[in-house]
Amino acid sequence: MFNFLKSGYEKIKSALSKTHSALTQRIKALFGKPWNDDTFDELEQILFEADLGTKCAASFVEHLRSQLRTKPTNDIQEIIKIFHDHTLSILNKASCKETKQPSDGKPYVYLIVGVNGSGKTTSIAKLAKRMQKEGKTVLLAAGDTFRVAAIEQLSTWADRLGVEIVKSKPGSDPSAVTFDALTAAKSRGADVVFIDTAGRLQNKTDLMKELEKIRRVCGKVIPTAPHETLLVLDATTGQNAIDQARVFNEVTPLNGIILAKLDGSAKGGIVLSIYQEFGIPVLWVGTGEKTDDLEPFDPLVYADSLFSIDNQ
Ligand SMILES: Nc1nc2c(ncn2[C@@H]2O[C@H](COP(=O)(O)OP(=O)(O)O)[C@@H](O)[C@H]2O)c(=O)[nH]1
Ligand SMILES: [Mg+2]
Repeated sequence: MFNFLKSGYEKIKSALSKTHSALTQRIKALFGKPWNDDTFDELEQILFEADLGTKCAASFVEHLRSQLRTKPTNDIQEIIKIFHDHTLSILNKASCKETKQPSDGKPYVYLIVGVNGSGKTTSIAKLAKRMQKEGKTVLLAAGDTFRVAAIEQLSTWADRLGVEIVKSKPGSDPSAVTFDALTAAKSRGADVVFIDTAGRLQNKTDLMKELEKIRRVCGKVIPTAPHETLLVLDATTGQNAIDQARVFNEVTPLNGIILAKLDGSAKGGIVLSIYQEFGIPVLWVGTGEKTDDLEPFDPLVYADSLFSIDNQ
């Protein structure tokens, strides 16, 4: 089916189909024959390969062991359901980080961070389109001043979507762009601002200073801003995404994660790994390159998509 005809549920299900095969299909095969201690070692490996991470994989194995000890079964449906329910229990534990609200109603400011190529600019375009559809006026701030192409890319999206953009020359100070953008958004009565940033990880201290400065400038124009800081991670990079989350979580407070490129990934287990490691919720998932390919993350849809017998 064409991606644009699919519902959000179908898009997430199909984005996770590779991960589903890597998990449910292999677990089915593993527990479809008589099992013993080695089976659990193999299970841990399967979970690890789907990028659940060591801690999370171990927690699934332990949980399954104890469930089967108290209620032994060979019914594969029941076994898969144990995985499904454990997934939900992990995801439901992470509480959404509290977001601030603009005191006079608007604009609501999103600071978008993440390494180069993770999907920041594309995700901003997707979110901007979504908010436009809700009738909100959006303004983009080209805060990735490090690369010429980054400013051009955001400008192209702004033109296509018909939203305003505030930009400056390549190499200029991103916090100056932020100041201009927020001032413009305030005076024009825009509802939402997205600040694009450069994600240079080479030097943690520089990154921290740059993001701190942007946040400080936001606060000067709008005392409660930024209202949400979202980290964009590329789902196809697997455990590398965990390392990125660790660094960004240290350098700037994060409200949540946008997990881009879930469509190309057999490593969708990364969501569980992120929750288990940091307790930071995934709020949005990218399911393709088009502006409509972004869905709110729903734990139940996620658990259904990964662990079900009939989702082939
Ligand atoms: N398949 C797929 N590609 C994506 C998704 N999000 C971003 N991309 C692609 O990833 C590449 C890098 O994205 P970009 O937004 O420029 O990353 P940035 O450097 O963090 O701003 C581009 O080619 C995008 O089209 C997604 O959800 N799915
Ligand atoms: Mg970019």
